Amino acid sequence: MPTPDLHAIELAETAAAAFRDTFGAEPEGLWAAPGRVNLIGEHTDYNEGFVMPFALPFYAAAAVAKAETWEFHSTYGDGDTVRTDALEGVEGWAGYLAGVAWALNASGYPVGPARIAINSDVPHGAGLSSSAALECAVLIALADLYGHEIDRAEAARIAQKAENEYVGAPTGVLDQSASLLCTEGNVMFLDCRDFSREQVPFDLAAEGLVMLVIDTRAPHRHVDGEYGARRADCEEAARRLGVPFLRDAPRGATLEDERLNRRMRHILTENDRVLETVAILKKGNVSGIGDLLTASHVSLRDDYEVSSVELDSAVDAALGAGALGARMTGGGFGGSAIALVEKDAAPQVEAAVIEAAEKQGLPTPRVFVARAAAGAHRVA
Ligand code: GAF
Repeated sequence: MPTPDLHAIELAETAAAAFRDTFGAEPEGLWAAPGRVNLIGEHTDYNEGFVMPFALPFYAAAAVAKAETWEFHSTYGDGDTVRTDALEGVEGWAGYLAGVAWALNASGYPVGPARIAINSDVPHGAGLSSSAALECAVLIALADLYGHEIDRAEAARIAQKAENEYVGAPTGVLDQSASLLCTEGNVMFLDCRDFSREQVPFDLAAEGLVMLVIDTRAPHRHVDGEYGARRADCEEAARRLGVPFLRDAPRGATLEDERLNRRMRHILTENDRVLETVAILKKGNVSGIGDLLTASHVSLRDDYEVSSVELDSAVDAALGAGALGARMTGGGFGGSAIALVEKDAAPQVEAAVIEAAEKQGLPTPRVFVARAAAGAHRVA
């Protein structure tokens, strides 16, 4: 078992206190799963392509015990408790928890009722995977309590099933894989086709660099139609080319439909950028990936059309203030951007990003320094 992250322990202790207050009993264990940043490789996951996430030191923590019926408690806001005998039809935040239990049962890992108290500091709606963190914390908790040893790649698929089939968001497997498989200090190069993966050291400090996360505070949502529309475009483009997924499109392929052509171009060039990023990072040259990050943003903005005025403002302002590279991260349409910057330039980049947003009447972004944290683990 990896050493629990200290911050994860704090969050889990708060979850445990909420468990005691709500249910008047002790939890049988505490688990935590992180949110993520995707360094590069965006919208490639559902095209069976390459992604490169790292875990953020923000966690969803779960205090859990077996019980007679399902009881879900969240510390969010003023706190909320949902009780149900049946797993079907649970909505809102509790739907992510019920969905995971449902998906475990549907995947041949029976889990009985449980009491679950959750406490999370993964920013909500910031495109940093708050829902996957919840799913993954609950998944590893229920699997442990009910005695199932589930390979982490399979666990990611089960959590994705919960999100796709129970919650109804047509997402790929990036976020759940990141939460379950990332390791501290590394960025994970993952092939979404077969789950082959490599943990690539990501030592920003050694080069005097920091990675800023810029939460634009423009809410991002997966269940809205645009994410599904991009996915449908990719499936249609693959169908027209006669390949199973766009990852398999032949070099130099073109489609008559101009929009589908641009969608395809993004996927193919993005997969190439991930491979280049891996090669550069393996040479121990983090500052060398800046242009690839920026090129990824341009492709997401122009070819894939998933950026937003807030994200473009953050990226342009960061680059204008000296960032080595910057891009939106995650699904887009709001949410967060990342900027790779020299440590000394971080204050000026942060100030520029905030000033640019305020000048355009956009919400004031929240900027913080990211570090590659531990993946999902049992805390106690
Ligand atoms: C969201 C989805 F949940 C992921 O599966 C992935 O497609 C990402 O957008 C874009 O890379 O986070």
